[in-house]
Formats: sequence, C-alpha cells, structure tokens
Amino acid sequence: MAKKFQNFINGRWVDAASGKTFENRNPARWDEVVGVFPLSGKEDVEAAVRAAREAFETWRLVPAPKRGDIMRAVGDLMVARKEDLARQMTREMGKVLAETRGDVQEGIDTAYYAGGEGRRLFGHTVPSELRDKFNMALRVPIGVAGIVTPWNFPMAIPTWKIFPALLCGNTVVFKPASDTPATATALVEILAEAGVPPGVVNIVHGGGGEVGTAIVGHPDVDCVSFTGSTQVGKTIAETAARTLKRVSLELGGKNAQIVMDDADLSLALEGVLWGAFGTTGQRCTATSRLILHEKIHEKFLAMLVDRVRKLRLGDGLLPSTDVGPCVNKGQQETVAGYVRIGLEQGATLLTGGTVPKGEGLDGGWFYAPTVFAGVKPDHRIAREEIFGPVLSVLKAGSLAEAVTILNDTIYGLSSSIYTANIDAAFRAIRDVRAGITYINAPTIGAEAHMPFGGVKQTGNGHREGGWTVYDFFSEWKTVYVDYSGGLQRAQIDNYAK
Ligand code: UN1
Repeated sequence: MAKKFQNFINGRWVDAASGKTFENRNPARWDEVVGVFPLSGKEDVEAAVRAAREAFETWRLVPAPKRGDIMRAVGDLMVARKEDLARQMTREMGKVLAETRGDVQEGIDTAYYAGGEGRRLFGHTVPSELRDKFNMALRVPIGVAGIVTPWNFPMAIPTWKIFPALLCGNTVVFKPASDTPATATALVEILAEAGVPPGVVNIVHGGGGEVGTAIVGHPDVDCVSFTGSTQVGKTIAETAARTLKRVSLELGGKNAQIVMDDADLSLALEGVLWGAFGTTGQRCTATSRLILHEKIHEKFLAMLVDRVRKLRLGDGLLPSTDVGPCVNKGQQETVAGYVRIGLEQGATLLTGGTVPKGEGLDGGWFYAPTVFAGVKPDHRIAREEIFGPVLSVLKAGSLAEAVTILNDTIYGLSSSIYTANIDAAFRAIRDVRAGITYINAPTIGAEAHMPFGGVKQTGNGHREGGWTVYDFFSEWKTVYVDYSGGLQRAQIDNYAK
C-alpha cells in the first residue's frame, strides 16, 4: 500500500473535502508509487486561507527574533534529515542524489539566513525637516502569502519563499507542484515540529487549475509568490490584478553560455555539461544555448559531443547515474517534440535525440542528452524554453555578436561567459541583459544569500534570495513622531516667507 498523505490546515492533517486523491510516482520507475495525496479544491483553499488569516493576528505580534529562532530550529531539523529528504526527493522527481542533497542544503542555507534576519529586518531612521519630530520607516508584514511552487527544486524554492514570508510575520497557504508533494509535506512537518503555530503554515495539495487558481484569486490572500512557466505567470498576474495583490513571478529562461576563443576550453566544457544536463536540463537556470566563438567552434563541439555521449542515464539513487529522467511523460514528450522541431527547421543533431532503451531505463521517462549544432537565432530551439536535456549550439564571430545572440530572447534569467580576457568579461557584465551573469562558471549555481531573478519575461522585477526577498514579503510603514507639543507643518513652516 502506498503511503497516504494529507493537507495541513490550521495545525491539523486532513483529507481533501471531496475525499478525492491523486498518485505521485517515481519518474525513474513508473510502477513505483511514492504516495497518494489529497486532490483538493476551492473548499480546502477556503479553509486554509481562513486559518491563515486568523493566525496572522497573533503571528504578526511574535517578535521577529523569536520567529528567527524557529527558523534556526527548522534549519537544524533539515540538517538532521538531509539524507532522507534527498532520497525521497530523488524518488519523486528523478534528479541525482548529489543534486537533491544540494537542493536540501539550499533550504538549510535559507533557514539559517532567515534565522539571522530575525535580528536585522532593518528599517530606516531619517531626519525630519522639522524640529522635535522623528521620522522612521519600518517593515511590517503583508498578511496571508500564497505560495505556488514548481517540481524542479522541490525543497529549495518553497523555502526561498516560505521562510522569508514567515520571518517577516506573514502566514502562508502553500500549494506545491503535484509532481513533488512528498518533499513539500516533509517541509511542512518540519515547520510544525520546529514550533510554527497552527494556522501559520497551511499546505493544500492538488492541481494548479483548481488549487492554484483559488489561492491567487482569493480576496483574503494578500500576496502571491510563484515560480513556474511564463504562460502561467501571466495568467496569475492577470488574476491577481483584479484584487491588486502583490505578485512575485520567477518564470522561464533561455539561458546561454558564451565560450570565447581565449577561454580555458576544458573549464568551459565542464561548465556546459553541468549547466545543460544537470537536473536533466530541468532548471529555469539551465544552459539551453551554447554560443561558441567561430575559432574554437569545431574543436569545442568535438570535445562536447564526446563527453555528452558518455553521460550515464539512470535512476538518480544509483551512484553510477549522471543524468536522471524527465519528471513525467508530458515533459519527455515536450522534449521529443522540440527535437522534431529542431530537425524540421534544419539544425544538425550531433548526439541524443532519442528515448533510450535498455536495462534500468524502460520503466522511466528518460531522454538521451541531446546536442544540436548549426542552430540559427530564429530557430524555435534557440528561442523557446525546452526544460529538458537539449542544448542548442550557435556560432558567433566576435564578443559583440555573441552578446547580441545571447540577448535575442524574451527571457533574461541567467547567463555565462568563459573568457580569459578581463575586458571581455566586464563588457559582458555590462551588456548582457539577464538577472544573473556568471564569469567562467556555468549558468547554474545560484547561492541562497544572493538576489535571484531575471529581467524581461522571466519575471516582474522582484528578486528572491538574500536580502532582496525581504522587500517582497514586507510593507513599509512610515512613522512620524511629533514631540513639539504644537502643530508643525511640513513644507510650510520652514518656507513661510
Ligand atoms: C531554478 O532553476 O528554478 O542556480 C532554480 C541554480 C539553483 C537554483 C535554480 N541554485 O541552478
């Protein structure tokens, strides 16, 4: 019998009001059911929002340093359970154990950062233009935060949002991706165990159409933080606009790595292998395009294809595996669809392009690591996010051309350049339009204490991570204290004549 999971509403574990459920399966071994989860609907969201609203009135009064203590306890529990969390995560979404351990570690880092922030949450004191008057601006919580997260970073991304939201004094209604509900549940168990009071964090499992839409549209949800596709992000922004709620969107990417002719090619090779095929290419930050200087184009391609052919596909729990499966059948089909489009539009398939067969592969949603060369900037595989193990290689004759190609996308999340030339590196830092630029490092590898997010249609201007996410989850309250005992008039008294 598969393990049965529940929603967590107002401090109690409960089934969906409808009693309906859905299964979550291992993408590497499709016959293995990881768990059975509540298929929730509007009613469940209603109950969760009500609980969060009520709990807000007490949680907002808990001193921030005390909330920080709870965050540190959360971090300690995650450290103690790191290995179990990582294994469960690999079982439910497929990426290799080294990466799921990294995913949990990103959550741990975020917890301890939030712990410290409890004693900061700095505001400002500013001189008043009038005598005997004191001006300050304080951070105050917003209210109920709706948190809607994807399956590719089942622990890290929820923690990026939930920990700062809580630390600022908000309460949370959390809808995790239906492909990774077990990791999300484990996170909520930890929060409850660490001392987060009933109603402060609520989890409602189910589909985006039902549960996600209900959260985003709910008038009592004050802000929404979403990571996922650009298409869904736009719908969320439209829906949220009706109640004028604040929305943070982390959406698609079409990230590129440039390799200049003066680069250390073996370093650039390790970078692109990790950036393009880590997490089976299923990262918003994945390297989806490789822009090679024409002078090293042939040589680098030969080095690349040789290594890509040697990548070992398999169950992410096995130490021999380099690349795990796609998260589900739909994602595998999307990848296969883009490979067909690449061929139709005239790109050259150098390796991959198949659903691999063989022992350990037949029962999962695997796709062979794929490299296309001869890709033109107007090809769809150079423009659209694929979210799978497919790398499109383009050629450039100069730094300026490489940067123009890199920028020729509706997205702007991550970017990378390999060069030994410091001028080229700084020109790239200045001219590349992306939220994140790596010099001599791959497009993936964001650290929890740095701002994370993108420009153009990757987002709507907010940043997660580091100190910047605290701006999203708090409001500024401006306070004027007049201790003159009389009426003082700004703009007027000082300029009476
Ligand atoms: C994502 O792809 O959605 O930099 C997040 C990275 C990770 C986070 C990725 N630390 O690739």
